[in-house]
Amino acid sequence: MNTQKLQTNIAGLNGSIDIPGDKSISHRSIMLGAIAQGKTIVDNFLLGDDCLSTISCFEKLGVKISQDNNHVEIEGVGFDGLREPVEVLDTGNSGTTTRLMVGLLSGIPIHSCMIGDESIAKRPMKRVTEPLRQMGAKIDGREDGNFTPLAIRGGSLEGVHYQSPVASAQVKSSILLAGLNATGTTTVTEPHKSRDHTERMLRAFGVEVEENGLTVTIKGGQKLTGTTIQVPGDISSAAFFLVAGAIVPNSRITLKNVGMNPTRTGIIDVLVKMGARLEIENERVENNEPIADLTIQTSNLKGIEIGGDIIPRLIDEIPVIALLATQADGKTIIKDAGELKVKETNRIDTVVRELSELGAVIEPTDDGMIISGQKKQLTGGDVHSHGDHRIGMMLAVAACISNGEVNLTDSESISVSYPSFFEHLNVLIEGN
Ligand code: SPQ
Repeated sequence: MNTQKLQTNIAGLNGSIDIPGDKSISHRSIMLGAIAQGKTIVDNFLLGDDCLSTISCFEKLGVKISQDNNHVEIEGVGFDGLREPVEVLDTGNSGTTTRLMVGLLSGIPIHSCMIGDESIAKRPMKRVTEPLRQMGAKIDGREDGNFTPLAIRGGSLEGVHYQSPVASAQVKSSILLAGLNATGTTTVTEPHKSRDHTERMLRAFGVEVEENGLTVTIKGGQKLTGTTIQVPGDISSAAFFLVAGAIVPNSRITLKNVGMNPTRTGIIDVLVKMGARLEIENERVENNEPIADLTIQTSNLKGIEIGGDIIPRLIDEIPVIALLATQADGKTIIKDAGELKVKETNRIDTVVRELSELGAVIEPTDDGMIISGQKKQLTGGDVHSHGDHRIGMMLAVAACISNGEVNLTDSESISVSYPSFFEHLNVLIEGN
């Protein structure tokens, strides 16, 4: 675990960067490509550690995947062609790989074991293993299937109508992927709409998916046909530079090819509501996913309240929104975000602890946090990512507005979703 001295007291961030591929979409391109018939070609695939874990799991299932930088080709084998793995499937730090693959493997007549890292071992799996068991899945794991390692003995499944207690794309997607191999229809209803990349991509692979408000239905037995996918830039990665551009003085940043799927754009709504100077240009649609170029400039911000339906649309951006709020006029209240407790870290605790170390005025609540905007530079301090990529990147942006030395322990975790993060930050610092 390295400790890295971060760049502080930045005079301005200027220039333009291409945001790397979306993590959620990259995972799904491998999974659906593997179970499709024929070849799938993916461009702008995210070379983050999480997505590489997904590739390695499918290789262990006998799928041929070739990779040339961010161009990936998958020789789809169909559901029937997946091979019983000799080795344990290691999902690394990735909740998406773990939860979606449990669903996908539940309906295939092979045995598999799944394990991840220390953080994955603490993340709840009952949210998927319980509905999958209702479909007939045979899954075992620590604490009655709530924690990894998991063992899956795939077999026949029956469609269900599952009323999910949480708005979670991982729960919804896991059940839908199992539903592809189940008899009858499988339906998932959520309390609020979560990201819909699985539904959009299934359609691109020729599968019929019905959506009615918060309910999604899929018929079992449908076949997927290989396709070509251009992965848009990840708005969750763009969020770090959107916030940096808004809070670092004398800044103007353009972020190109950012995915603008409405189930992910809560950060845009928050920036606009807080008064950020943001322009959205060159809007277009590729592979059923909307994309745009975004330009942000240093802004005068005001505190707001964030809660309800918007939370699943910005859940991964809350760490960096908390930082944004430290530079606003007035209080920002983030509520209805209890899901933060079951991410790579308990992100209520880690955000509050680490931003407090840099002098921010922030307090935890049971389902979020309250930030008192001070509109002044943060201080120096020794901070820690706790192995959580989004905490690491938020702290690197925080350092840009710190007036003392900031040392970040475990910055390596950033490679989970944005391996070129520091390179991009340097381009913008040098562009000043
Ligand atoms: O994959 P993982 O580890 O769960 O990653 C995170 C992240 O911050 O990158 C969450 F910690 O993103 C999830 C996201 O929070 C990715 C995801 C998806 O691709 O379906 C959905 C969200 O999780 P959930 O539990 O709300 O479905």
